[in-house]
Amino acid sequence: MFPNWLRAPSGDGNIGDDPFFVRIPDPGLDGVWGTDDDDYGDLRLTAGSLAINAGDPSGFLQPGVTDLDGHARVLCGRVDMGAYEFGIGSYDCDGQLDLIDWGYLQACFTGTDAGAYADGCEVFDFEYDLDVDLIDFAGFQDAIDR
Ligand SMILES: [Ca+2]
Ligand SMILES: [Ca+2]
Ligand SMILES: [Ca+2]
Ligand SMILES: [Ca+2]
Repeated sequence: MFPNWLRAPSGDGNIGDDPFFVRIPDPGLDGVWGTDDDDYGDLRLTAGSLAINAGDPSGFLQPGVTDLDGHARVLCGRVDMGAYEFGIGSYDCDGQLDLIDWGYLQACFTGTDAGAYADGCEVFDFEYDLDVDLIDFAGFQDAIDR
């Protein structure tokens, strides 16, 4: 259940709807932040979140900027709201990792030190070092297993 204390943000650029976080932060049974039972949640987005591709594109045009997971800050065409970019590993940006994405991953493979990859292949650059190599294959495998 999306808590009311998250529903009424003020200021430009904020939204009051459920952002579909993986896990909503919770102050615990005591209802007080800053105590031992706090759960800071998991602020990564899930499929269907209206925060996906809803960020302000003007702030993230510099190359090399990442989200908190170290993935490219812009995936699937536009930056997301929040600290984590949604869609790593999913070339078709549907939030699912499957055989379709696997096919694109192989097409995007550049190998280490090969330089830039084609547009769209940044979804496979799990540690954002501007190549798609065996490390990224491992990242894709880990993401499928999650
Ligand atoms: Ca608490
Ligand atoms: Ca995005
Ligand atoms: Ca997909
Ligand atoms: Ca990489």
